[in-house]
Amino acid sequence: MENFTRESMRKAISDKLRLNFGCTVEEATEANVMKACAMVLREVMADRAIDTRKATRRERKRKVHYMSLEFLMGRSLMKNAYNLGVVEILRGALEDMGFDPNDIFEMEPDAGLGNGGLGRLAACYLDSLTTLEIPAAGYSICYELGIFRQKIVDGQQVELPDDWKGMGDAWLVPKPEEMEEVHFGGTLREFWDDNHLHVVNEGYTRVLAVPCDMEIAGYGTKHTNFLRLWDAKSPKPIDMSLFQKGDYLQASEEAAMAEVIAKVLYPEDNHYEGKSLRLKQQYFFVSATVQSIVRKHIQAYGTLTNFHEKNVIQINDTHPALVIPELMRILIDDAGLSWDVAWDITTKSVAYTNHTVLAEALERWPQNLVESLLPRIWQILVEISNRWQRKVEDYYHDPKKTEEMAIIWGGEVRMANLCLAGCMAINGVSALHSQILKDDLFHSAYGMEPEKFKNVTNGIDHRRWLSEINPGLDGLIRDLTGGDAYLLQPMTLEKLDAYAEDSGVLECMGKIKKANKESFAKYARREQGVVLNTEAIFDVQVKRLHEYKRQLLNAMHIIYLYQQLRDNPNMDFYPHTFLFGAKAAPGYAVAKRIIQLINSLADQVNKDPVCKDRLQVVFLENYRVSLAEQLMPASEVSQQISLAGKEARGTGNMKFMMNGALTVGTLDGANVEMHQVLGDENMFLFGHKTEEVAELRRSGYNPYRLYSRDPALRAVLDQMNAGFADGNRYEDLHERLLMGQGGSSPDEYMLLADFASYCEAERRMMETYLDQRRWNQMSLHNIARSGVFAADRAIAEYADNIWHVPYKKQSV
Ligand code: 26Q
Repeated sequence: MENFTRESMRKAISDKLRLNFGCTVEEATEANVMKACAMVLREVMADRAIDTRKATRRERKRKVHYMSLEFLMGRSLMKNAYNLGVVEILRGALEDMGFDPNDIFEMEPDAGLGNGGLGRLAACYLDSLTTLEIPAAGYSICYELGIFRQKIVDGQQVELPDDWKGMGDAWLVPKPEEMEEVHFGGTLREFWDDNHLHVVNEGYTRVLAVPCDMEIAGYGTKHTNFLRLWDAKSPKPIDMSLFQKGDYLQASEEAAMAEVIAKVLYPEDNHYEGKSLRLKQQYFFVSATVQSIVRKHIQAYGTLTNFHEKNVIQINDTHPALVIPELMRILIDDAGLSWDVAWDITTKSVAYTNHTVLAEALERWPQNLVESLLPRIWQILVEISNRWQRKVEDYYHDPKKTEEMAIIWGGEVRMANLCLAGCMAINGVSALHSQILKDDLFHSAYGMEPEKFKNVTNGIDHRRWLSEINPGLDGLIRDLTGGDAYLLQPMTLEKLDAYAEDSGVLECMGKIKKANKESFAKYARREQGVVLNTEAIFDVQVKRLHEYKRQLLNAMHIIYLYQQLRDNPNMDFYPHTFLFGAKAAPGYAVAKRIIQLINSLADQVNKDPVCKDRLQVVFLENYRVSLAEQLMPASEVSQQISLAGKEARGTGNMKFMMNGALTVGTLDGANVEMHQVLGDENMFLFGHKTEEVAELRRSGYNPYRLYSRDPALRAVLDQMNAGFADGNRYEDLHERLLMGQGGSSPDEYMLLADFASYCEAERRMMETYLDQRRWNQMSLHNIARSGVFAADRAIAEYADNIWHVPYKKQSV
């Protein structure tokens, strides 16, 4: 079964077609074929998963449970074929069947069960966990609708539902026999029995959680893990006979709750909104997951007293933080353990990763919502909160600290503080970010329990984000570094540094990039009908739209260039194509205005004869994983221009770097660590640093002064105010920068403060581009030094420093 040839693969696919769709190869649609391919690969993975499970149990290994409200998986067919080592065989078989393999891969919708960085990180980590042979599972919700599809209509974002499951469920295996039941609301009844106080919850609303599992193949191993996605189901169809019994409302309540819980992913990224449905989602997911982990643990060990020795639960930000009181509830109410024993187990089992320092992203749930929706959990939270408060008081004797570190305060439950109290480890996602957590956001908790604080700099799945998507570069790397060693030992990429003076290699890199640009241009033309100038520098900013990420600063610089070109059409100017891609949260009005501004600017620039073949601006619709996979290999400049201190990490930056793009960026997030390995000479840094930003704020930042003193800046802002050729004016954004708006201080993210130095960095970048040899050298160094940003390294650090589990060491 396992050792496919082109012929046996063809046969396996056609067997699946006959059996599942009742059709021959000739009759099959591309959609049928895509699903049949998935079935063939799934079968291999299912067999391996069984072996993995048996071995884990036999060897009584500690398991890692990665809990995240988001897994931005993207497509799986190519990825699984890659990890199983059958890409060429599969391509060949599809060709033999008369299909274009690329058309079949393109049939698969992205599994867009995430917003951005945090969700994609979880997906990359599943790959590395499996490749490093760590017994692990991911857990999330099987959202019916993933992140919305974005259309641009008249320059504005329109959101469409992402109904991915029709085709995307090819990888999902429902496991109804492993269903769990989750309870909401109801009342508590307490009674004494056997000298113990018992609490029972009565009159609750039930929702069934049905697992849909997705097998995860590793690379170069038979080890197989899974991602468990919980679907919500009503416990019973509404029974009309209940009418008389008065149970009818209860039943409809259950049906209604089940209907909505797994309906849609919340599209807010880095922004907390206290919606009760979101809290229901979080508890539904947490409760089902903990019950399932506990059930399997008891099956294997017959006791819960060693739970923490055999399980570790990593939570992806605070979104699954209710895992702490939920595990306590099960250990106390169901297993009958004492508070102290339960607390000891819980606080040795759960670890928390923080992904943001933005105040608006920190979760604070209204106390009355938690109390009415989750009465027993609320009781446990109160107890955790009281005990934590006593600990803080005993340590600091300072009411300010008590308030700052409180879990329940002012009518709210603060999830980050709950995690500080209930987790064995807390980590940031880049060196700078982890330092900010210790110095600032969690300074007091750090003072009390410094040993809990760790850093694990994020990494990306370099097999997907380099080898799989950039075959040209992958081929060159194999030629230069001696084969495919870099796939399991990413630091091997360092060998590329030795070719910095090799003209042949440098030219080859230039050719690969050019070919990738051509192929992206074809894609963009097909998907969106735009014609890209492939002679121009591809200068790219793709990420969620957020003011702190400063897409507007990028647009301001383009306006500045455009004005220069108009004033002086004969100026020396290297052709430049600016590409943007970004979704805005549907309720984030300012972000949507920035998208509109970019489109107004694009419209005017692209029509102006002065700009012909020289300046082009394109907003790419519906930025998503599969679009990123086309774009990264074709990119030359990576814009990472967030205000220093705001971006916890940034993960797109590494994907660009690995594909040889050069970074124009601030010293924020992981740009700092990129700078450490690259030096000033291999990237274009600009802007205020974290401490300088703080200093500027302290001394009274005044953007208006900059506006009145710098004529170039003034002209740019005035153009925003006066508007573009399409008649759209952006007085609101102009005002926001100069005066502040609705309570925000003027230019909150200091675009004006960094404008001059940004323009200067872009100028340096453009000058460097004129020297193609130098450019390719820099590009080579970027690829060579990107190995440290592989997810395998990050997962090894989690395994060593937080989870204390063994993993497969890749011998050098
Ligand atoms: C919370 C409560 C209610 C509704 C939504 C949310 C919510 C959802 C998503 C809050 C935050 C997020 C996403 C955060 C995120 O993606 N953070 C990014 O994480 C990356 C991986 O560590 C970092 O690289 C980025 O710097 C960070 O912004």
